Amino acid sequence: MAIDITELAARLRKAEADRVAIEPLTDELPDLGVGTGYLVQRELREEAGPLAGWKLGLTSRAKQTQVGVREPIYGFLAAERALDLGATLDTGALIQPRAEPEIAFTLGRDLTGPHVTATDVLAATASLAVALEIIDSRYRDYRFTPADVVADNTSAARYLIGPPVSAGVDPRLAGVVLEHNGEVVATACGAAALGHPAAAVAWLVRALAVEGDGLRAGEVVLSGGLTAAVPVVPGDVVVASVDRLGSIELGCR
Ligand code: 0L1
Ligand code: MG
Repeated sequence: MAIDITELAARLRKAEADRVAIEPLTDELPDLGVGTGYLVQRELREEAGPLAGWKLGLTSRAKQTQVGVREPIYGFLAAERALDLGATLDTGALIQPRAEPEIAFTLGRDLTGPHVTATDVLAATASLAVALEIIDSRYRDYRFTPADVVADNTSAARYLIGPPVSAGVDPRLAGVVLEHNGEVVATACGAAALGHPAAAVAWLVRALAVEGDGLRAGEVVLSGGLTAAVPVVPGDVVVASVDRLGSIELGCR
């Protein structure tokens, strides 16, 4: 069956707008590959308005185990999907939101190329920050293959970035605590993201290079959920803390 990229992108856009989960695209198109998933994602990106940056998905074993997919993936961050510090998350605008703690990188200069390393990423980084990503799969019950989740912009929905910290943090060793309604529900450290969060960002740069793309100065990169994500409902409060980067809190309505 011929694959209509535009129609698949429209299906995902509609699921998001209607807040109604759909079945994975691969139920109907079992041969859909990850490469085609990125073409669908690119179509969504072209309609998404200004970009704030990029996100990595499934860089930690905890996340990979949670959704049964064993490879890192990337997506884009639409500027309009950023949450502000002190704002609350409107869960009614989403389908099945989950929150996960991450370390965010802000680039101080452009970074491109097929051989970029974690060291290059650290040299190009202007600041780090604690972050919370709110994911929201457009597929019922988060059931998807790698191709499906890539097409769905890696479940990206909202994100909250903490105050920037520009020195004195080793993101690999930084301890991470996730609290949900006052209870510690998961702990990790930065090394959970592909051994080093900067290595995860370097993986992204190399992956973007294949598409002739790269990171630009000022862009933000979420380096990947460090723990399994927790489902959130109205009334919930989630706190992400990262050693030396501080804590951010998100209330849900
Ligand atoms: O958890 C998921 O929906 C898998 C996609 C990747 C999400 C992420 O790690 O940011
Ligand atoms: Mg994430």
